[in-house]
Amino acid sequence: MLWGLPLGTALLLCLIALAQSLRELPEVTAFIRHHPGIAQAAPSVDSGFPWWLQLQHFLNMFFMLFIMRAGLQILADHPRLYWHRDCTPGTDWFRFQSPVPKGRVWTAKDDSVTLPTWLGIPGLRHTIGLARWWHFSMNLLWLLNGIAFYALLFSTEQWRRLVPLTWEVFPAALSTAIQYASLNFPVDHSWTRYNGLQQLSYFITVFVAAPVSIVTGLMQSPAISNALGWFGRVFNRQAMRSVHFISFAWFLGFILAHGVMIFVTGLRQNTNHMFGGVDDSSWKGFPLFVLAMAILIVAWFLASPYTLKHARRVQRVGAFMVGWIMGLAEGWDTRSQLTEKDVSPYFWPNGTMPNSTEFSDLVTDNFASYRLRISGLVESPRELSLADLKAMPKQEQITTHFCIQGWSGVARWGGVPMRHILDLVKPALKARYVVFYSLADGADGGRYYDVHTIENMHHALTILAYEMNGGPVSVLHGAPLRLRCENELGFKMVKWIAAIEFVHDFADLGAGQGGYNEDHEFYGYRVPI
Ligand SMILES: Nc1nc2c(c(=O)[nH]1)N[C@H]1C(S)=C(S)[C@@H](COP(=O)(O)O)O[C@H]1N2
Ligand SMILES: [Mo]
Repeated sequence: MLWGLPLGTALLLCLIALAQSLRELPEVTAFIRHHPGIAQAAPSVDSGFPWWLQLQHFLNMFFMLFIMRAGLQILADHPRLYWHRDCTPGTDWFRFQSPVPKGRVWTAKDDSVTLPTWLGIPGLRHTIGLARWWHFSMNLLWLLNGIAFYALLFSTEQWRRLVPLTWEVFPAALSTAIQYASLNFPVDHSWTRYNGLQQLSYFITVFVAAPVSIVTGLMQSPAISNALGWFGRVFNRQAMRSVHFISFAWFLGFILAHGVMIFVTGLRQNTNHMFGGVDDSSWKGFPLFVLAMAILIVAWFLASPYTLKHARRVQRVGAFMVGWIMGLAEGWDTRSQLTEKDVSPYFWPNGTMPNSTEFSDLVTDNFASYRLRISGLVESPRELSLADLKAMPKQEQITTHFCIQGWSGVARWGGVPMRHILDLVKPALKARYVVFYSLADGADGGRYYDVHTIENMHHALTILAYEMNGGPVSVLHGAPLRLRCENELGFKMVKWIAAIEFVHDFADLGAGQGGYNEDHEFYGYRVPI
């Protein structure tokens, strides 16, 4: 990426030289005379730039600042992109991390890279929990702003600025591109009509890149991808993550180019249009532009320190803003079953391995003395051996695992559906939540645990898995028993399960957020997205 700077500069200089020599050719001169820049048939908009358009332009810029920085932070948590649905090391088409080391356990968490706090929100390493609250909350506001923008565009004549209505836009765009590149700019009439290049790039940004970002963002979610059936399988999470990134790259390139053009094509006129709503030679827009930039810069430098200082508050506000949407998606039906040939050749391991004599003793006797303790608000508490569990009805499912960090993997899981466990122990009426305690500690010490709603335990694909891909679950992947609940992100699926407890409330467990990662990493409690 650093090489990109000198290479990009060199390329830009060559482009200028090329465009200037092109303009000396009589054919090109004739072409530009014939297509001066604005498509002749393009309609003219006479209502200028109304106040709502100026406001929405600013809000868009403001929300995008957070969305893009937090998005980069999310990417940094699994800094690799793939086209295929597997995340096999070496098959990434883009990464900003070294190749996956061989000959040792390298978890997805080991793979996360550090971002400076001025760049990512909130910066540092493995801060995806907080980044997601920013990303999703701002997405919601950006989406509402976008819906209002579309509505206002099409209920006024303003849409005519952005939507090309004639094929002439293409030669016009080519002509403007050559003129800009040769540093001899086309005449500007943006108050009433955009030139071909402006129109095409604005159109792509507003009507292609924005919807593509929204759709590809949503399709990375387990519940949404699963609910979409074959569509979610073809347009799998990794392909969607890659397109999401490309669309981010478009926005980034657009913002840089747009920002430069504002300065070099007449700062006073441009800011008068978009910040002052006037087309004259006054200074009305410029101070407002400076004010807008000042707000942006202050927000830029406050976002990360604020988030790191008030992490729990960011988690709470985020949950207030978008948590209810997550809750809605949790119960959706899963039409995600894959086939044996879809099983991933490589399945990233994740989390903190158990490190106790209790556990190594269990491994030594091949889990013969393992007992799953089920207690709490139930009529018949139980202690079940692996043999007891295997004697219960078995369910197999081939599904995609969606880790919050961004990787995914397909495996065949076999085990006891939780609904049968519920039938066995008979939860009391007061029981609302189910706590899964691990035999392992979490990364910062203290026992790993996670809480689910009872409804989630009735989901058709919620099982206690003792098999993975036809054999017993390995120690790396959660032996002897791990939870699978396919509509949630991976961290909700506790590995190395020690005990299950039915409770009325989880406020007094850990930091009261509903799980180890919810407590320590500020993740959401219900996370089907
Ligand atoms: N006990 C325990 N369970 C855990 C974790 C952990 O750290 N400890 N990590 C979770 C996360 S973040 C993921 S993505 C999955 C990973 O499962 P895998 O190692 O089989 O890929 O396990 C989940 N269960
Ligand atoms: Mo994860």
